[in-house]
Amino acid sequence: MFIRAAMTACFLLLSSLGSAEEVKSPKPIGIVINDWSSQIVFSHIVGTIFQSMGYNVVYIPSSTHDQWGLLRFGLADVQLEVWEGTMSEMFNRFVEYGSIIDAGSHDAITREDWWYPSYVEAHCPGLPDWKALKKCASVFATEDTAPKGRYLAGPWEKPDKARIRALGLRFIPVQVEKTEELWAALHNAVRQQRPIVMFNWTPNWVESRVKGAFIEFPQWDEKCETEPVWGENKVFLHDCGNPRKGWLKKAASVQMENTWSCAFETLKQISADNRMLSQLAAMVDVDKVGYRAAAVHWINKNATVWRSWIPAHCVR
Ligand code: TMO
Repeated sequence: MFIRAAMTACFLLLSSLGSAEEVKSPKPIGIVINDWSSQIVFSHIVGTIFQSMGYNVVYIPSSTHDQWGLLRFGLADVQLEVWEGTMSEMFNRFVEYGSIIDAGSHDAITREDWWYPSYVEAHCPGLPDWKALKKCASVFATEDTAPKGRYLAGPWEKPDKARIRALGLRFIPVQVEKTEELWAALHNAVRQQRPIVMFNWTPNWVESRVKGAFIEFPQWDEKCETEPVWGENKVFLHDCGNPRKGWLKKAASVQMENTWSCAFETLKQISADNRMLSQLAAMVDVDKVGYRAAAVHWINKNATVWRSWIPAHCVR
């Protein structure tokens, strides 16, 4: 009883000392680190902002697959780049269950899909229409896939096999283990002007360096993933592309709002646009700046931007 009263008194004292500011939990905020450059740099930017507000931060490397469990069980608290094209299904499901929090959308408009450098159009007339791939799959063949074409997939689980089957494409998806392998393959192909079709996304560094285009698959529709009779193929799902104008969201753990309220309010305000994200990616993948150094560089150059994300009553 005495202890509880003493704790209450102490809490009141602390809250009055901190004026409008919250009493900060010393528990670190867990920020999920995925495996593509803009997300990693962005995570360090936001970690630095939280630290400037007096919070402790810990970075938690995780695959996009495992991050949902971490967020649901409060083993991680923030994921800054939830991409509609590849993560909406899990994200929407757990938000609906109430086991993670939708902390809002960025301004950025996103797309992730099969992509090729522009010179490939000479080797496969009719691109970017996906039907062109039906006629020239062998142009993309490699030793491992001949006579079928190779589709170079990123290190993320995607329903590429299902799409290839549903659309009757003579392609074999070959998945890289690390994102850097995608860029190495792209550089090699460009140097030799060899046909390549690979996973890519926007915003990314690529759009500022290599002219190219996404394959225009049949337009995405929710029913494409749930109703076999929808679309080109009446028997199989996934006979469509990813959304062409996808959202980009922030995810938070359920404990975040009550445990670190000012960090949570800041997270809701944080918004990246396409330009910011492609710049973050280019710093690492083109200019070869380290992730942390790129974050520090951005923080130093954009003080007015990130300070505007912190609500007035949270400023120390
Ligand atoms: C989620 N990603 C940007 C790698 O496509």
